[in-house]
Amino acid sequence: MSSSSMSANISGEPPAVRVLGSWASPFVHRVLVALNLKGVEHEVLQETVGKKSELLLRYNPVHKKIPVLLHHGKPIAESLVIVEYIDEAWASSNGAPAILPRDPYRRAVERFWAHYVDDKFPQGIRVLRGSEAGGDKNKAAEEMSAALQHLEEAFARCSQGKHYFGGDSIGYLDIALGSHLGWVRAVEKIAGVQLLDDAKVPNLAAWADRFCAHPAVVDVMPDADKLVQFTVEHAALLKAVNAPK
Ligand SMILES: N[C@@H](CCC(=O)N[C@@H](CS)C(=O)NCC(=O)O)C(=O)O
Repeated sequence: MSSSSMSANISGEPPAVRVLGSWASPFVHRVLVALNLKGVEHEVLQETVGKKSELLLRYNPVHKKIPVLLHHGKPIAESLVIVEYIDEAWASSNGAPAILPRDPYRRAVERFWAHYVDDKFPQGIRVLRGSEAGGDKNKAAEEMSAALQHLEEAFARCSQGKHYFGGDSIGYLDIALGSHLGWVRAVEKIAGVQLLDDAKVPNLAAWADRFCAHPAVVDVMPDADKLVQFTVEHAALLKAVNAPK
């Protein structure tokens, strides 16, 4: 495990906020974008692909997956749970806008779509990148395109003509879906398919460019070519990680 730090720690104490993560993980990107939006200094402890650090096994003994957020040593797992925690724990941080909508109905709608995203995207991406044995790539591409079509319509309803699902600023659903954009672009290259098609999902395609260029996102979201290279280098390991247990 290696560490990359945003904050110099002169006291010798571990930083108040640490993330067990990996630069390539979309679920980790969610946490880093949320921390950036709130202006929270943090340290990222990079896990090694195919190995699980002692810290990860200690702090996420149930799923043994990244991300894990450590706040003053207290662990929180599951990316969407962590994003909600960050929103609440730094509710009035530096005047940053809330991540979840205040209105309970809008909050429920965004949570519905975030669950939908996690139901469709990770699986589709695994199949298209070739790390799921026996996966049908044509079917996966069709299902992801259909999901993006639904999300194009959801964008119109949620954004109400503004830049993000969250309105004027990046919100919960922007983070939930946006975190997958690096891999969506990578599997477009790997599998030779077009998913974020300007002709079919014009609003979503424009949103994707805007999201990735946002200051809270730009240094977090890996370049598609780097993810393609990661896939090539770790093909066997990725298959093993995704094999039924
Ligand atoms: N539902 C989890 C998914 C996390 C997840 O799948 N993390 C992957 C990295 S992208 C992982 O740790 N995989 C290791 C493994 O499955 O052993 C979340 O949202 O945090």
